[in-house]
Amino acid sequence: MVDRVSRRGFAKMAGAAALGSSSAAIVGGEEAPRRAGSGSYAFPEGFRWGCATAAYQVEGAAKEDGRGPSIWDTFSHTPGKVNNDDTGDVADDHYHRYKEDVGLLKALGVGVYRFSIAWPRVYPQGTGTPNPKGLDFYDRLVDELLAKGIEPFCTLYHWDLPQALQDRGGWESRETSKAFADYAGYVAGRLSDRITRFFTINEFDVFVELGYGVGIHAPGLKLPPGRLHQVRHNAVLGHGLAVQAIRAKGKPGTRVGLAENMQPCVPVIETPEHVAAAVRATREQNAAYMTVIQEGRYTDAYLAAAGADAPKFAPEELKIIGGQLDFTGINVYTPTYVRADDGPAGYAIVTPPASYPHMAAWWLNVGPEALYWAPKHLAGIWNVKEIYITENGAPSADVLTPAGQVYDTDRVMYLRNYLANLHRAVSEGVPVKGYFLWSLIDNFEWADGYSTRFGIHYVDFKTQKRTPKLSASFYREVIARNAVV
Ligand code: GBH
Repeated sequence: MVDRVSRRGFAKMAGAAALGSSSAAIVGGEEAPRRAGSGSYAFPEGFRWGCATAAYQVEGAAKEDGRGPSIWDTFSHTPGKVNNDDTGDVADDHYHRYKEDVGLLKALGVGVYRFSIAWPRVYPQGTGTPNPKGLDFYDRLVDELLAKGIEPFCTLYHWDLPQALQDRGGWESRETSKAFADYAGYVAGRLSDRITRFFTINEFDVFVELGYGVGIHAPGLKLPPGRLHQVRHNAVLGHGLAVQAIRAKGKPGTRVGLAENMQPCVPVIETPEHVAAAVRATREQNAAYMTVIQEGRYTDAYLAAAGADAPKFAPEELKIIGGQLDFTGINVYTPTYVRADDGPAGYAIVTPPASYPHMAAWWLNVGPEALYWAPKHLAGIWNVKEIYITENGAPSADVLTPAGQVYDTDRVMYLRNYLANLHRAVSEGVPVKGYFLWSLIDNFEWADGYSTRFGIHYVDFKTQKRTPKLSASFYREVIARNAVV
């Protein structure tokens, strides 16, 4: 029995108290390897289970310790931009309650935690002299995580651009790409003694398209095509420059990647022609971000479609953008269904019918196969050797019972089915090394405010009380057994 379950699972079954701490020891900055799981959906030895959050969504303390304003402060304080005019001023008050939240991670048994750093805490004006108190918070957080046996993974940009940089053009300006690299290098220099893995940017596709194209995210712009193409390019350039800066300033052994929600192209049926179409679609649908980063070039179809609006750049910038990564993170939520097609693209996107089931957000269609195909494409198309699922999760219409319970059976259903598909990928040898559930706690869901709850812990935003949901119990079991349960 003992060798068929993880050490942590055994410790729990045997009574963690009797055995002392049940957390895996950190050895040389790495969690001690988890044993192979048990049962038909067992994950391999050493698979990393984690949770993810982002600074503006959880921290609050918007004006404390010298933090400067970000574009999300400006946007959320503009009436009508966010549901219920919610703001991140207080959020989960994680800035003050981080020890309690690390305690929640510890109780789940996770070995890794992905958090993001608020650029405007470190550089309140975006550039210039760093604010020491800003980085002090992350020093404390990282030390607390390590003390509890949890390895921190750090995201440098999860959308909270310093407002001062937006005032000078934001991502329309290369100055922002360069400022981002300076900030990333500075943070790596300060934290890489305790953090091995850094993610440059979270979801290019969302902050660029929704922030600068559609205007429903900060900074709320609707740029014409030429300027929008330049924003896309400046964002991937900022990523490439940051990779170089992190390598230059980080301690030896520092590893760098990104966390992108590339469109997970799922063949409508698994026939060779639809699978081939999904592979083609993966490159083209993600041409502006993942593809140019992995290949160091824009696809011909992308440039042809952009025409005169194509981004302007010097050829050597493509080398910077396409610099070798140590790993690739992908946030996976909802599938893009693809079919074979006789047209020049060789594929067509299939819009799901109105009856397609979704979670408690209209956009979150339940497509568990996305968690099989997304990493499979990464490995198959670009030969990526180290993959992390940097986000996956779902909102439910959670109800807290008077007895203090939340039975989010739909979220559990969603997670169980997505994880079973991830298991399929891992079983086939796709090199997925870890999985981060979004999210540890209910938090500020951007334009949806606090009404859309993604947490596996319920948060009462009046009292800041955290309550584990059924999904937290589910995830604790998955981790303990290193298997889908
Ligand atoms: C990720 O975004 C983010 O990284 C994370 O911060 C976020 O909380 C989480 O997932 C859940 O959304 O404007 O019409 O597209 C995933 C991408 C961005 C998709 C916001 C839904 C709103 C609907 N999401 N978007 S729409």
